[in-house]
Amino acid sequence: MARHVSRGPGAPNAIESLAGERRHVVTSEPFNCESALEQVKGWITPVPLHFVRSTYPTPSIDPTAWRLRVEGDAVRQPIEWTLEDLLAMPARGQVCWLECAGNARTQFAEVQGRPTDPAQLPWGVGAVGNAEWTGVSLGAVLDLAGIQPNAVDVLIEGLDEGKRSRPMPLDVARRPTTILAYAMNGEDLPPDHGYPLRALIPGWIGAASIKWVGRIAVSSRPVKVPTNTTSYVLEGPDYLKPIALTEQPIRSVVALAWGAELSASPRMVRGFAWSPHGRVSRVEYSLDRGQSWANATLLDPNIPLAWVRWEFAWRPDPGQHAILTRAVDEHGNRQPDEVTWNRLGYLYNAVVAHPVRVR
Ligand SMILES: Nc1nc2c(c(=O)[nH]1)N[C@H]1C(S)=C(S)[C@@H](COP(=O)(O)O)O[C@H]1N2
Ligand SMILES: [Mo]
Repeated sequence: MARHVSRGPGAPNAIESLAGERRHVVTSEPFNCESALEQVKGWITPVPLHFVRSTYPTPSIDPTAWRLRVEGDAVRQPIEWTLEDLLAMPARGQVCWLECAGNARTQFAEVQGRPTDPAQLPWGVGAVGNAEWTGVSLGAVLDLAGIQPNAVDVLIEGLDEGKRSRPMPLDVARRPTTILAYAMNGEDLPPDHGYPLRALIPGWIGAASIKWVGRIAVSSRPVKVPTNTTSYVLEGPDYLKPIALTEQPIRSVVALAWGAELSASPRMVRGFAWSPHGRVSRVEYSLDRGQSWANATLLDPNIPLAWVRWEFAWRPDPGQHAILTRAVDEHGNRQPDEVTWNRLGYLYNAVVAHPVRVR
């Protein structure tokens, strides 16, 4: 199989290719890679093409010994579930995009000339995917444990070595779209994506969708953990105090390798667009650095919290080109021309000039 190596816009040396690996590996241990967006032929990102973001090595979990424990000072009684117990409950399905809050981080340096914290992963534009998840409603699990009226926050904790965790307000935990998933694209969760159980908070930063879930704590007070105080916060000279991240912003991406080489023949250009607020209503593209814009065609399905595919016809001349796209959603939210710099390089959703060379 051909190896597709797309050089991310920021730190080309950090991106390498492993034999047989179809994605763009950013680090191998723990395993972190971008989606190979240019290889996604449909609406759903197949598992071998989906991005992976793990802070610690993927834990190996024995499904028979595994338990989900729900506890905390705002539940009536702690309860434990086995995987069988969860599989016996009513199932919930959800197609949603999942995007890392740091996706396109390298653009801050590339476009705005201001590098962000070098300790963070140098993501290009591929830390996003769109999968079909099956599991149980988080709200239903919480109800079985007996949520007390004083409940405020729900913390989800992983079984990886750093016990990665992230809290959310009770109303977000109770959304019908918030699930604990045991399957991805119709199969058991792959180990790298959280086997045997992961949370999904569609519309929120990927970091909230905790993998390898072992414990859920319902608290009567707002919960502060590293992932909402020292990381996954907006901070910098333009912020009076750190703001904990919740939703991902509206964005679009071109499904071509970064710096793709194309032949000078007519072709369709394709990509994906998504918003946390509802359906994407329009994707505009520009081939002249933003002087003029036209509408791309949107492909069905187009449902809230999933990405939508877009395409347009192009007759390129030989030379160096940039493809610009910007999404607009049904509530009028649109991608900005610039994003306020923040030290950790989160939520870069400005219009990107995707480089393409035509021979
Ligand atoms: N337990 C645990 N859950 C986690 C993480 C982690 O390091 N540990 N990474 C988070 C981050 S930052 C992202 S972007 C998503 C990525 O999900 P994926 O690897 O399935 O694409 O998982 C989240 N869940
Ligand atoms: Mo992330």
